[in-house]
Amino acid sequence: MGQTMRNKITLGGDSALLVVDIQNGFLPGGSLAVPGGDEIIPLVNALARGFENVVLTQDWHPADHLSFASQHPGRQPFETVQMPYGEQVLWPDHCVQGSESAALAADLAIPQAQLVIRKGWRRAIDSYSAFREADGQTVTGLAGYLKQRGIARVFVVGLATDFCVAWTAIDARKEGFEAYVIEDACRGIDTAGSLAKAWADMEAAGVQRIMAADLAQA
Ligand code: VGL
Ligand code: ZN
Repeated sequence: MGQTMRNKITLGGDSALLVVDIQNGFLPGGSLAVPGGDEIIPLVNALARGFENVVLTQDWHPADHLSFASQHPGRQPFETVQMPYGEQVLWPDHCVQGSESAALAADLAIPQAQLVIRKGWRRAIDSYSAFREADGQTVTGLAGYLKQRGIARVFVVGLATDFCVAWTAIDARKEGFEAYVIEDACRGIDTAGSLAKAWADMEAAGVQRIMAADLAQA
């Protein structure tokens, strides 16, 4: 065998797949390209076929969003600034509402997805998490939606591991869901040590780090 045997995870009707920000802006050639971001798409499509409940998220910023370095004279992308809610990384302009950058990846084939959560649409608040904006207060409504649908376990895939995937998984725990991140169905940005920090924060929050092969159906 040469491999550690691990019990497979069986999915039920109480499981939902959250597909985070698989949008052109985060793919190679996009303005905030995540290295290898395109490589996960076939696996994400295959995983989604095993879930009854699938939610997609879309980063969806106004053109003058305050997470954009272009809105802060003299600042460059990947620098940080203080916002009223805390430290904010400044990004290249990306995923502007209605733009090609904001469109879901053309190769993403999940027609059965039931909900698309658009986030980051308030100019002054970023929103990495699909549950709660960066001020830690403003909710998107996703927790209520999932609870009303009887969901108890969420599986998170997509882009980027160290920002929107991690914040979504950690907030899922705060909302009382079991949370799993499927590592090989994610890719990270990794700026200033963000990827290692994200995994440490996820572990501390009780997020389970798994691979697609750990699912019984994969
Ligand atoms: C994301 C940075 C800025 C993400 C979104 O999807 O991880 N990262 N906006
Ligand atoms: Zn963004």
